[in-house]
Amino acid sequence: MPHTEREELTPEESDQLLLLPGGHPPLWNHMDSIGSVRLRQREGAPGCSQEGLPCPSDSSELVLECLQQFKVTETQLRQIQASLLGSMEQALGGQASPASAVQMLPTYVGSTPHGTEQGDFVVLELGATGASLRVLWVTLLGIEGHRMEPRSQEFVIPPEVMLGPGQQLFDFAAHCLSEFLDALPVDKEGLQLGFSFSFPCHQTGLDRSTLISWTKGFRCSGVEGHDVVQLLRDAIKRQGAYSIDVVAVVNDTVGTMMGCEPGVGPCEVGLVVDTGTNACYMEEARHVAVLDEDRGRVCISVEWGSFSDDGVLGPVLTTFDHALDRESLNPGAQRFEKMIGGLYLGELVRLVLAHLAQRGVLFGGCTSPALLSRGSILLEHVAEMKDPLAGAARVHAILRDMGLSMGASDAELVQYVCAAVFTRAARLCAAALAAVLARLQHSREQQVLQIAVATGGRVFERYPSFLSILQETVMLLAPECDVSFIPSVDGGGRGVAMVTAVAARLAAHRRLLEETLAPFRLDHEQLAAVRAQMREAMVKGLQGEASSLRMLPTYVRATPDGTERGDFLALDLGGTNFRVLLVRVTAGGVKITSQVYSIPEYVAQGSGQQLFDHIVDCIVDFQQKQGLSGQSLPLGFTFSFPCRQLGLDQGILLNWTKGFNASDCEGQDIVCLLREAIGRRQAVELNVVAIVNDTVGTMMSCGYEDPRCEVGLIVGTGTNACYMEELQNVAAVPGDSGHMCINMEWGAFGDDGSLDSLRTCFDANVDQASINPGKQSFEKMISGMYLGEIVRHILLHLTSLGVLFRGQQTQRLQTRDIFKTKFLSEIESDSLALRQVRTILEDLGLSLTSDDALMVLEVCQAVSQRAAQLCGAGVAAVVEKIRENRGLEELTVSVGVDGTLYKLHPHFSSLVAATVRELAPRCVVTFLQSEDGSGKGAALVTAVACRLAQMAHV
Ligand code: 0WK
Ligand code: BGC
Ligand code: BGC
Repeated sequence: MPHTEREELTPEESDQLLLLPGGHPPLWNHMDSIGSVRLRQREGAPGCSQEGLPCPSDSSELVLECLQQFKVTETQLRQIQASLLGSMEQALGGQASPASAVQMLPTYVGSTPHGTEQGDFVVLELGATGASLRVLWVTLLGIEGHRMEPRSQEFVIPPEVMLGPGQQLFDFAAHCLSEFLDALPVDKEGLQLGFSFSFPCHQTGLDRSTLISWTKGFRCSGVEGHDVVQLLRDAIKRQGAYSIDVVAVVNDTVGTMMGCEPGVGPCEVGLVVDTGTNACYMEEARHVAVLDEDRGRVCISVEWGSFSDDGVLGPVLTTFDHALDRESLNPGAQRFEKMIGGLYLGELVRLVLAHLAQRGVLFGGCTSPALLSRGSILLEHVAEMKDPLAGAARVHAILRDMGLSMGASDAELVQYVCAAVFTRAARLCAAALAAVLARLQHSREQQVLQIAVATGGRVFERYPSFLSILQETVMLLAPECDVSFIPSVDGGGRGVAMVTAVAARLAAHRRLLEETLAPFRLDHEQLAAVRAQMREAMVKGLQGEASSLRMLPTYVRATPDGTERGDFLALDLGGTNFRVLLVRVTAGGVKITSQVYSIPEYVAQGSGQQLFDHIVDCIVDFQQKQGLSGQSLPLGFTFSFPCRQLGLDQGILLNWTKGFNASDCEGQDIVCLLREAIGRRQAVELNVVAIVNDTVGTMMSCGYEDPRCEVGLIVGTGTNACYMEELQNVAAVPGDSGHMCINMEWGAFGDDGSLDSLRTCFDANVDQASINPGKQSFEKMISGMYLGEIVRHILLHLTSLGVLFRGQQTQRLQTRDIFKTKFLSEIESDSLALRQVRTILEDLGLSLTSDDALMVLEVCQAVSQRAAQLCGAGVAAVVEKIRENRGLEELTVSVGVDGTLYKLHPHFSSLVAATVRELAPRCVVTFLQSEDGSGKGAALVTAVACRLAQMAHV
């Protein structure tokens, strides 16, 4: 329940509160003396309060009232802690409420330093220390505990630069960079820079960060809402003296946390109090709604400076805080920071002293221009003046320089004001830190938390009392937390270099990844060339000239016209599954009953006799199950391998593909081999009417629904296409009217080397390891049997480069076919968060980081995209051929498609369609996914053959 009115203090509370560091007796004890002090003040000087000096009791009331305003009770501190924790968790959950407005900004720093980071880095620090920027040269040795002292230089930023156009500020920074580097014996090329930019930013990468709003005395135009890394890169380019690669941008709290000596155990909280204040900490990634991560940690910059829950802060904000805020560059913003940050403490003290002087309580009721001008009392003044030992003398010196004449007890009173402002700042900062500690307890489900907090900023460096008050208060608010405070050694410069080293490593990895995947990124020219080469190979193949496209006539001359009728058996061999089907074609449509049987590898690569006996076994099993035993139904055989057909029921196998390699089959008529196997099996009668390729079966099956379907496409284990060609163009088949369906066997496209310019070393690895090296080049860049292997070889390559899996090669990843093509479909599915990508890969025994998972995803995308684009280029060649065959301006045609890869991959089909639109803009192509597979198509071809045969006999 937020406090509205200032509640009276229990004696304990007040004693507790007013205990000044260094064991000063509580302020209370002085209250009486404060009253009595006044009596001795002077009358009527210029700048002095005209109305009479307050009476002793009034003045002490006034002083008490002022000092009391800066008292924050334990209850209030706990309320601030609770409210800040509440708004942190709201912001983490993604529903930040503007009121509370802590921002909880992910920083893309996913781990604390390994200590292995090494290299020379330039660090530019802007914003941490107010009106100055610092440039450092940091050398990381990468050896635990060994460190080289960074070289650094500080540059004062002129006020007009802090308030002027953004370009001026970044040019100033670039100028300082060159000035610093000019003094160092370093190359002008290839320098890597870490940019410590201490303002609230939305980061979208280690080197991409958009400024949300300026704080702390900065207000340059044209920067808020812009990527500050790009602004710095542009300024460095304009400067032109050095080629510096800005590889990382970090918040100063992150630099402070990362700069913490690993020896003392990684710091997981970074706390900065300098001109401004803020903290960062390592949050469980799964709790950060904006990140779709479920494992590991991510560093979050809390940006608690903007915490402004009026309910709990209202009662704590004094009239002086409101006055300071009204005069500040950003009224209403950073209210919490304005009570803690070093940029403001001096001003608060000045406002209180001016107030007390104007009320005649201090300096004999006299003010001075200096006392009335903003910013005349700085942090260091406050710290010096409040020092119990040397403070009084400093008070005299500082205030005399401000043209003020000191009354007897003024010095002590001023010290009390300084102490009250300083103490409140430390205690509020403690309440905020206690909120972060409570958050860590929640997110790690730890009751007792042991944590190391790295502290940075001149308030910590110069005024140890700040830390002791803070520590004391943290122990009060979070007694169950064992907190060790580790001062950052050099203001976070090393930490920034650490992050830069990590970023540099990741950037180098990204470059290697891009180099590796570049050959897979085909541009329009390359794809158009594939389309043209395929077109040329089609014409050569049709004319029987040497071509990697065999363009095999299939003796299917027409697509179904819907008059087909009857029951048919169909076999479907060559894809993932071997199926036996019963296809009933009636006026009402087609009814299919089917059964899947497996073809074990030893059968697919055994003897031909064994293979066909196995096929007949399955047919017999199916007939028994369907009660068809003894019936001799017309049978259509979808045989998805390259066959030179001499007729509808004659197909000479030219060569096996897709992992089949049964002996004594190549060069044989497959229908004969089937009939012989039937012959070997007693009491089985089958009437093999047609043998069709699965592309033809798929075209027919879809053509039954859509008569414009004149192309069949398979992208499954293998890939291939067929289409209705003008018979006059088919040299191998007499006749020049009508059409003939041509099985292109495009899997072999490029076997003549015409695709070598696109083949990568990974394609060569896969080809060499296949049972048919040098064959099926196009297929091996597109189809399901090979994509997983291409990805696996790329992952092995990237692991050997140290880009993936920390360079750890695993036995599993060296196992052939361990990376299934279906993994590509799963990994690339939009609904799959990166975390699930990790699950798939961990099941492969790979331990990986989220960056690894992201890179594996990109590898899969590159491989599948190339496959889809090549497939699209092939389809574009086919439909363009049909359009030109018919001399049409525009062709509308449908393509029947089947195959697991095409059907299951989340983006394959749309990429194919997009490529066809790009390469065959004058063809309107509809892709029809075949529902019943090509078995139905084989039955329809059989039905047409039977109908034609009956008509021939009539
Ligand atoms: C289903 C068809 C079959 C074809 C297969 C190709 O019915 O004829 O061979 O698609 O896809 P795969 O099973 O190889 O992925
Ligand atoms: C900024 C923070 C920064 C803090 C300490 C605040 O004003 O918003 O980003 O970490 O100052 O420098
Ligand atoms: C075969 C084709 C078949 C394709 C799709 C290729 O390996 O040679 O005949 O159409 O796979 O199954």
